[in-house]
Amino acid sequence: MAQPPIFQPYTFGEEERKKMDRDGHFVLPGLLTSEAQANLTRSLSHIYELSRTSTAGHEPNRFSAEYDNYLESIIAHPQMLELARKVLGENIRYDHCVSLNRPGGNGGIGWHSHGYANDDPSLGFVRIFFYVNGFAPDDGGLKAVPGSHLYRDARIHGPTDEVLRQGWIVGRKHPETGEPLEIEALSAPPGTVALMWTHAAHAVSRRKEDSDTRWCVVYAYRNPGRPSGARWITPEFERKPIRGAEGLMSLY
Ligand SMILES: O=C(O)CCC(=O)C(=O)O
Ligand SMILES: [Fe+2]
Repeated sequence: MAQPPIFQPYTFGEEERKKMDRDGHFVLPGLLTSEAQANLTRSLSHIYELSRTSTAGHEPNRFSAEYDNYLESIIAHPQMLELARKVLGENIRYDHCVSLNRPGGNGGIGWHSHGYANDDPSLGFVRIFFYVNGFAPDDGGLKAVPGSHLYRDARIHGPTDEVLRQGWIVGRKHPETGEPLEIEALSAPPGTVALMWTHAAHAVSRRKEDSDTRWCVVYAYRNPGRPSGARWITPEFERKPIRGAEGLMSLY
């Protein structure tokens, strides 16, 4: 039986791809179907409960798809692979599925970037975030610095916006437009999917004390060719037959 759709109709063509390559991220507001939102909320609540008694080395939040059938079924969902290939081209591998649930009072995370093939721009690594119940900029909100990904610097670091503005950003311009680099605070209505090149500088604002839990999961895909530090897949999971995932799970 075919899997039900997870995405509403959307456009990600030449123009959108160019914007993603220029900015380092691309937001698809409200893309998830209401059925997918309901299923994801159930699955992410499940992972959240499991994480309370986490297993060191095989944490449910870091190996989320290995702990939940629905999350597993998204890895090779035809719409997910279609989207990943619109960004990365045909030759892709699955890399990881991590839940990023942030309850009220969660401190967010400071500025950082991630690495992959830092010296080879032909090898892409994209994170596909599902912000199931969305976020406001000042409430568990994702922030980014458009153009920062083009430096392919895996070691960007800054605890606050001010430190980033007075640190890594200083003396750097957008390599393509020549514009000064600036922090952009994103907004996400429920069901939003955000794509981000892995080298982009990003951070997350604190979740307000009286806010509900922000339900979020990220799926990462990449072009094979290099070892991947964030490839959180157990050998058993790599061997597990998952419909549609043939050829996606190996490192190379
Ligand atoms: O929680 C988020 O929205 C993003 C967290 C993050 O930095 C990441 O997954 O790389
Ligand atoms: Fe991150």
